[in-house]
Amino acid sequence: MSSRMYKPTDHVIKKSYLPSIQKYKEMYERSLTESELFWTEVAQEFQWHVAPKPGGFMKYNFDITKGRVFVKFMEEAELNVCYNLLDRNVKNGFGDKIAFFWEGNSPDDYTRITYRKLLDLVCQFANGLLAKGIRKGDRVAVYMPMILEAVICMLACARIGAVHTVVFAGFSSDALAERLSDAKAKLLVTADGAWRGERMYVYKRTCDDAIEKARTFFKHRVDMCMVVNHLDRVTPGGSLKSEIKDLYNWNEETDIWWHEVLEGESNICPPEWVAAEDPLFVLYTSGSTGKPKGVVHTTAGYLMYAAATFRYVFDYHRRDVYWCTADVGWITGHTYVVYAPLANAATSVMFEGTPYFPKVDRYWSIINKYKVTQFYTAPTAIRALMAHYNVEDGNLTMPDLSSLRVLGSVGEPINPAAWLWYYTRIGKERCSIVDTFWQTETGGHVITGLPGATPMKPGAAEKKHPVYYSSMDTFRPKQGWDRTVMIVHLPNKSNRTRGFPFFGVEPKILNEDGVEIEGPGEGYLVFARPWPGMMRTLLEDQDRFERVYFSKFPGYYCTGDGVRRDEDGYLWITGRIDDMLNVSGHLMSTAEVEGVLASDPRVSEAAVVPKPHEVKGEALYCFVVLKEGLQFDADLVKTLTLLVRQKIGAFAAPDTIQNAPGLPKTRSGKIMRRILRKIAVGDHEVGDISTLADPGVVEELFNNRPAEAKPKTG
Ligand code: 6R9
Repeated sequence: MSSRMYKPTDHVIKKSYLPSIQKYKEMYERSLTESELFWTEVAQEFQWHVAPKPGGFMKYNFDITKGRVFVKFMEEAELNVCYNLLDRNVKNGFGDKIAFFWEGNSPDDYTRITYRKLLDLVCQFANGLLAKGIRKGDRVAVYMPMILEAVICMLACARIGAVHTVVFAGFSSDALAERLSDAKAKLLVTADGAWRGERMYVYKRTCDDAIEKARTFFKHRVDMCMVVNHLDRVTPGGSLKSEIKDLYNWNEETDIWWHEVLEGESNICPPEWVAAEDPLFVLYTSGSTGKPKGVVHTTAGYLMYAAATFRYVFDYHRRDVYWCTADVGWITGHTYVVYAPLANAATSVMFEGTPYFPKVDRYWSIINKYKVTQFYTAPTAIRALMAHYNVEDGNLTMPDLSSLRVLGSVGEPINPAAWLWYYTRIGKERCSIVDTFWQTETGGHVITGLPGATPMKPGAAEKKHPVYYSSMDTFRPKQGWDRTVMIVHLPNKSNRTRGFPFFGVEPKILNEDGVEIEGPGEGYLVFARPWPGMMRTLLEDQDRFERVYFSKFPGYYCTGDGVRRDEDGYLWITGRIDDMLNVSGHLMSTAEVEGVLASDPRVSEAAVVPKPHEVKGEALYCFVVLKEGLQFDADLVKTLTLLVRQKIGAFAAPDTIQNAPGLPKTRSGKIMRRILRKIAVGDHEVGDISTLADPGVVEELFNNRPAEAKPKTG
């Protein structure tokens, strides 16, 4: 199949703010040439304590050869984000509108919250924070499941000018301790635990460990831990093995229940007006040297950008019900579960559970239950779910999904097979798919489709690649499925995002020498000017901020991703060009995992490469060199796997750990990961290896591949 174009259907166009590509192009031009006017129109919808002053909204320097890099937007303005998300909407008559439908892990647990009620609870909790001594600029760490208190806590911080740093609740206590210390968090807000599917996670226990580790290893003391009593109010997903209260410790001096924080607090809390460039939150993301980077987002620019992208990219209208499946611990959860929908007075679904519980149709039944109009998820979820529905004789039927209009994808490239399945089976060939490329650092979508305007391309070259049968065993999410299903295997190259720049964003493609590639071509994706929602710095590490993003090509923000521009001007993201992996949409650095493996006293060296995976997109393939005379065995593999789970989190667990007698290195000692990637997939066409210090090691590594990593036959 050639790269067929799919045009937006009337179903989408008739509601769209941008019903044609011409309209997009006009607005895009204007966003660059009359940038200030463009953002003034967005700003007019919001309530300012001190309004932005015309004349130089955006001040910046992207060129490290000319001085420090900085970005300032609407610098002298003052506002409060929480006031704009809640009070403003209540004043505009949306007090009784539902802000969130909350759907628990068990279908029996659900609730809803209006804008007015959300405002009341946020004010009460904000007053509780003030009563406990939290003030403007203080850092509050959040380690929570997908419950409304996570949103309430983030907004309460914004209300009083405190800076939240949410840590994904899949991270281990070591990872949490490092982030608590780096952010100098005074307070940690968590829940006792939560059920995800049939498993219970005891977050309070992880928090206890993390607080202890922060104290002993990093000499950082967290003053207080606030705990939502969540487990007692929900239906268990499985059987409880012990009394809930026996699962974690309680320290009378530092621990306090969430409901006790609220007790006696008023539901009126005047907002703290903050400067446009005051920090709103810090969110950690993986860095290629291992140590996580504390990405700092500020107030006015982030809010304007989140609000505008949400409106146009999801084409949100007043009666729509929007659902983003991302966890609040990631940037997608920040921008497109919390800030952007509320800025648009939207009604959203917030879901605590997993796509497979109690049955594999959970996502579709939630869409049906709430009549969801916009659905935003990750390719890894689509691939995992499509496997269940591709069964020829399948008795799995979809509920009615006709409420849907826009389908979003985020986190990694969506391969054409998954795109087509999403388009036909979920969207019934009448919804638009928006493939949104962006990063923790960009704050919001930067390269994306627009539902009514941009024709869609699911990718080219499907025909060249084999379609074969594979056992569900390799990727089944839970017990009970023994069917054989059809998986379409596609090589990396075709896994590409396609899209256009969002308003205010000016992408360029540069070659290795920093020369711009105009017209069709492939190279580094960079941005030539800032947009309001981009990060401002790395927490207490401006040097690293400049080194990582601005030193390779002075004058440009460098994304670390590759891009190709096709004949029609579509941009196709080709994936990371640095040493990063993307497992199920979770970005992590090879160096981070290598560091953990090498921390085992038996390991002398480790190298980690991504290996394509049917569901996760990429999986971790680890090469481990042992110290002289030591034995490589199954026990070691087990210990190392456990170590990665402990130090980073379960989502980072390696799929393969291979014994390596040595690593393919250049004479200058640089590991040639290109070759390791070939070995990981069993591809003997390794290309030129003449620059290797010891070319013989390549053959040895092929011979050492563990049995399960050998190519599948039949
Ligand atoms: C939002 C988010 C960022 C990295 C990014 C890129 C990859 C994200 C993508 C995509 C292809 C898409 N990525 N969206 N690649 N198509 N639609 O995921 O942020 O966790 O910081 O990851 O994810 O490689 O550089 P983050």
